[in-house]
Amino acid sequence: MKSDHISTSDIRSAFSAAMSAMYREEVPAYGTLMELVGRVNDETLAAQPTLKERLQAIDYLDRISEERHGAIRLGTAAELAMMARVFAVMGMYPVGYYDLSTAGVPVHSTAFRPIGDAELKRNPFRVFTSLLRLDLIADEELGEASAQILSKRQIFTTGAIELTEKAERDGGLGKEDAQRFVNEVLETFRWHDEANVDAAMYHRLHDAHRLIADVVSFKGPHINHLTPRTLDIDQVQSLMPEYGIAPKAVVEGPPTRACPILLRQTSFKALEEPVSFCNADGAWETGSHTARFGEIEQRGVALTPKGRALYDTLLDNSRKIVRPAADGSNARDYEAALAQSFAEFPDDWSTIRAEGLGYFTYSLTAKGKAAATIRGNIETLIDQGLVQFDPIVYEDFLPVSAAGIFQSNLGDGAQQEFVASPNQKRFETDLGMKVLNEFDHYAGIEQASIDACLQALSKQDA
Ligand code: OOG
Ligand code: NI
Repeated sequence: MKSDHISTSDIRSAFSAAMSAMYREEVPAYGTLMELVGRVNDETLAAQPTLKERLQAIDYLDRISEERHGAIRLGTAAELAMMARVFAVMGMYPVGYYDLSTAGVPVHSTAFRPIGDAELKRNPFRVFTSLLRLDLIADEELGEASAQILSKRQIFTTGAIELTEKAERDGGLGKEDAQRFVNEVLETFRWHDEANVDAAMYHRLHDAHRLIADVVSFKGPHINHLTPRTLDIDQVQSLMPEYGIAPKAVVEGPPTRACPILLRQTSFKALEEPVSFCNADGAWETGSHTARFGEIEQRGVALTPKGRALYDTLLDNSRKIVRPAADGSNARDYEAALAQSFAEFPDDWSTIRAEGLGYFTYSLTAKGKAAATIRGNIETLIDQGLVQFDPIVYEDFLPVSAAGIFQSNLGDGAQQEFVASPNQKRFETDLGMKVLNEFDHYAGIEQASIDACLQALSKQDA
């Protein structure tokens, strides 16, 4: 990075702010959701002074209600590879591989996000990025027609491509270029109400799968939702109708707990929006398309592979008792089954840590900071009150939960079944790089904090 370059985190912040402004204008219901989230966050903080203090110490309180992620769906390998280069300019790298075929959605995905503690704290904005899998479409001829249509579109502006190349060449961008880069990249995420297929083709695609129509029929991968962070997801879910927005049937992820784990999310249902198709005779035909919605998320501790396996088992068990219906008719039963199933997951930080279920960062207590030189292992140091631990926040996504978000926005009709067919190798070939392993990331942060504690204690001569 040259001295006149601005940080990748600053570019990412500018980008997420610009995207938020654009989306609020495009989807007014999203602005209403942001208002509701802001209100509930304020009320939660007012009612819980200790929570407020903790957040003040470890987080940026003034940005608490800002967007934490968005999502796009891409059509081709070339789009995915270029998108990865664009995100890298903003310090966002692909973490995790999500196969959604089992959930009846013909895509596989990753999340582009900042890595490293400081960057995440500065601005954690992520983009859940899916690639359409035409190989899962039974109708081969339609698959080929789709590939043909997709091969003709260019989703990046010339300016976005040039500035990405410049950033790669120079190792970053200066202030003016960064601003131009943000404006140019925003164009890729913009909504286009003029389809690039005729009405007949749109309906063929739509009949094959609504998601295929969403990806193939338009000029670009419009941002399909943005997601602010809430401190009380149950409260926002229950207040949505009062604000004139229709929530999806249930909150995805773990149940309400004293010690939050992983990720809970819910959304309002996608809106029906007017679009137009240019037919073969050159005449415009109007129609509608449902794609864009708003979502909220509440995050908890990142789980170790052992904790994650327990989570997956308990979620699976609860879904064997009740599967949530899209119309919400069994929502209460589902919540009860979930709570019952998760009673097995320890709900205090000490046990979660002692059983190796979650990742934590370690730091010296006041007593630890004042202590003389000590060598010991981290467990005895905790027992002696010299070291304390805090949960590491989960920064990634959950496939079952993501599938629930997808499904709620694809209409309440019958779900389509695909055979599970994860293909991470193919995804990485298309992406042009490997996706990072989320567990390595959390384990690394945890180990670094342990090393720092041991190092500091071994050098003290108070
Ligand atoms: C992405 C759905 C997944 C999440 O929060 O799990 C997602 C999509 O609908 O394209 O954003
Ligand atoms: Ni989402």
